[in-house]
Amino acid sequence: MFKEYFKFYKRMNTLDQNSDIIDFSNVVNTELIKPKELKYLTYNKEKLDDLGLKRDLSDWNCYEILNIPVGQKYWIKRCIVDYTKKPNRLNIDNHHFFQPGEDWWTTVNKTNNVKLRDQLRWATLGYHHDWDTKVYSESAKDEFPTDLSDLSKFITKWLQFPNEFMAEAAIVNFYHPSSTLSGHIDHSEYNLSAPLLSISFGLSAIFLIGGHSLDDKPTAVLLRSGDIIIMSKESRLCYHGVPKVLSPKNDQDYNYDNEWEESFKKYMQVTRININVRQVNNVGND
Ligand SMILES: O=C(O)CCC(=O)C(=O)O
Repeated sequence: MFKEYFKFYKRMNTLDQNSDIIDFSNVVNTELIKPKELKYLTYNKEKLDDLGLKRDLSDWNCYEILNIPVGQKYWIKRCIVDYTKKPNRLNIDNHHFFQPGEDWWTTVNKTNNVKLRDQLRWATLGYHHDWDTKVYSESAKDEFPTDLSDLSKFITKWLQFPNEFMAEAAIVNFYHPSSTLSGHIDHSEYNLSAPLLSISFGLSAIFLIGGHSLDDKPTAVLLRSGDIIIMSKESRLCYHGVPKVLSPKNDQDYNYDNEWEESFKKYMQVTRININVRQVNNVGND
């Protein structure tokens, strides 16, 4: 059933009001999400600025799936400019397009190479995801960015997960309007009880989350820039995927201010970025 729904949403070119998509900016259409009351915790306000978060946290909305406005330009730039640099690994590492000593974004901008720009599909940080074996290895591991670790710790603490979250691996996914991510489960981590954070920027997308079997009917959720999905316990082992990235003409909310560098605006007009942060080991957990 997952695959049928995947195909259905993949074919969708405009947002259809009757298509059973949960839209967090318009929470009227479903009983599938539960609002959750958050206890206020004291937190250093300057730290919030550093993390690109609003100082007033009282307007965070928490549902079983969560929507949080974040300082998006900061994180988008980090993904594009910094997380694509060495020692992080990219799907295009073996393509030999780069000038010696240059990184992907510098080369793209110097050469105006749109093909190279659009060939970037993922970057891995910390423990590098092995796409073939799906096994993390101590020999394929680099330092995890402190800011992304701090953001992940903050979000999981705010959501009252009992154990301190250790961000150890991340996949930064880069999507274009024709990209999809087929249904899969995330079971490579040794610690499956720690939450997995999935943070989206740029173009909106339809996210499908189903059950433990591909035969279960999935639920479709509209993910906009700034939305965060937290998958914990059971839900990590539920099939999920992205059948559709919505092109800008469908995406009324998509609007970056004029002060942002033209190169980022241009790239983000055709791109969705998803940062998927995982704790790999059991350290600090029951
Ligand atoms: O792009 C997304 O929203 C989901 C990404 C994902 O499921 C993954 O990287 O495992």
